[in-house]
Amino acid sequence: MHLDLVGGEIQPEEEMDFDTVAKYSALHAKPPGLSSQYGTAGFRTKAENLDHTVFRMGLLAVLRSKQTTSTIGVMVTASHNPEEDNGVKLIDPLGEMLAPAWEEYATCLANAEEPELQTVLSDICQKEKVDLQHSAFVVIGRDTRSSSKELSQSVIDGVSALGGQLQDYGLVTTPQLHYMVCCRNTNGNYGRATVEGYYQKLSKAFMALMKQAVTERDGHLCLKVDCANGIGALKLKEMEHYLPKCLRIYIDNDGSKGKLNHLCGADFVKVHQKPPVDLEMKINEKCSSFDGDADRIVYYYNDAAGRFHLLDGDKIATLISTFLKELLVKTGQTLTLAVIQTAYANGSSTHYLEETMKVPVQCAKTGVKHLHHKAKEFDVGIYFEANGHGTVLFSKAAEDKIRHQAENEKDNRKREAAKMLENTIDLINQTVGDAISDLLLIEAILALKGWTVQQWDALYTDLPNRQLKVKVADRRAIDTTDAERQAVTPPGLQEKINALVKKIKQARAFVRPSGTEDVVRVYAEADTQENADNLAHEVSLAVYHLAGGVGEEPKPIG
Ligand code: 16G
Ligand code: MG
Repeated sequence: MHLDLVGGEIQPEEEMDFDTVAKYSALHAKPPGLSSQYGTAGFRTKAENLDHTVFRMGLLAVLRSKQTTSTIGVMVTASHNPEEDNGVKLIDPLGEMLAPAWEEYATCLANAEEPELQTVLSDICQKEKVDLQHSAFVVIGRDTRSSSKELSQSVIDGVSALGGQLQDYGLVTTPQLHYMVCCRNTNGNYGRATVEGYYQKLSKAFMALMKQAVTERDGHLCLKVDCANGIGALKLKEMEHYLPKCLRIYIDNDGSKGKLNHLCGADFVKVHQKPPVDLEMKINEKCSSFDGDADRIVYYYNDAAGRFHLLDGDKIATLISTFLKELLVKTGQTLTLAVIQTAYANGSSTHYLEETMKVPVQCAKTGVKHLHHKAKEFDVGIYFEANGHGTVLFSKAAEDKIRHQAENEKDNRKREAAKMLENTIDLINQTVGDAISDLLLIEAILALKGWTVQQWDALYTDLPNRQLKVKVADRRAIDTTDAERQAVTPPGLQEKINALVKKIKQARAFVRPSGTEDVVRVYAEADTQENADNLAHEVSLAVYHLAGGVGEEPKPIG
């Protein structure tokens, strides 16, 4: 709490000290006219335009902390964007994404011209009934971008300007900061709020799971990891000291030579459907890629014929849900389990989950917060975006039941299964998708099943697919419904897509405005790569003509 001494008595400060805010703000002045939006994953733009925004997010974090009487996180990162970009996002009390109403305040605050700052801050306090007498605590983290250090300093200025207390965790992965927030707001129940506490919690759970692995065939626990030249490399190296020797990790793209996210990383691999440039891959060697802030992971290998196989978020969700469903059956617990995907999920994965695995599948809008929200409706909610971002959520009731059974169950088989579930709960970062935690869970499952990456891959075969982007004058011309699978506007677009899809076998296509880039995204899948490519192209043309395309007309692929 910020206290003022008045007449010898300590009086809580009831009003905001605008003079101090204005003084600090002058050091982080907003370039007049510049406007930005709190998008799917916070603000993201060229680093040189972000100083006022991050300062103001420091201010906002203090207000949110006072309002929720909880610790709030501020992460400086632009994930898989190029090095010259940067970004910032706020983390809510349980380690989840910022509440939607506050995303709007964030946008208003970032766009307020200097003289309006006071009014905007007061409005937020009034609308949200922020009690300024409460104390505030903010934790801050940053990725390895050259601009991140200075920007996180500006966040600190913002927090200080409103008298908030803070802890700067410095270089951490995005999921590590989410973990810290959750630990702090659960009185350490979730874990210790230190980087070491994170490593200890995960490694302990991993080793406990591995103890139950009956087979440890040679080679299964070797993994090459492309860390996108980002923070993941640093943190994975630190974590290695806590991990058993049977897990041999080879870190590539560790930032010592290459540029962040340049021709490498999970996003590059997923979008281009090819390995990172310069990554040496032996035949059938198990490889994986993190993205720039280590909240996504994808796996891949090259087969003997030189063909590239990608195991994306859908395959990861399938592996994890197979494992969890089998364990739940063994425990005899009747808990609800579902997989949450987005429209980008490969049709084969949805088909396999529903028809072979008999697991209910739900579709949510793109963006972690939407999947996370849906996953909470189940006892065990497994969510993954095809791009490799995902985790598993266990309801409080499910967690209690599992932990109780792991302690008290008389039947050995059931108790062992419950213990495995308990270890899985401790291994997975339930606050958000986490490349390190996901990697360990995947490796543990493969070891427990005695599976190679090829055996995992063989669960189902992806339908060939293609993603494209189209530039339009205003991407808001496209409005969607049904978890982005249907376009409502512009008129005629959905009918056109339907007609195109009808002509091709196993075809599906949709369009949506990007939440992070000024483009419209197009997705198509079909029975052959040629058909998927053609369909994506035809749909791009429809978007271009019906939704106000700018620049050159989209060209055929190839
Ligand atoms: C952000 C989202 C990711 C989503 C992507 C879509 C978070 C933390 N990240 O990176 O989940 O898949 O945006 O980007 O929510 P797009 O809207 O440009 O296609
Ligand atoms: Mg990321």
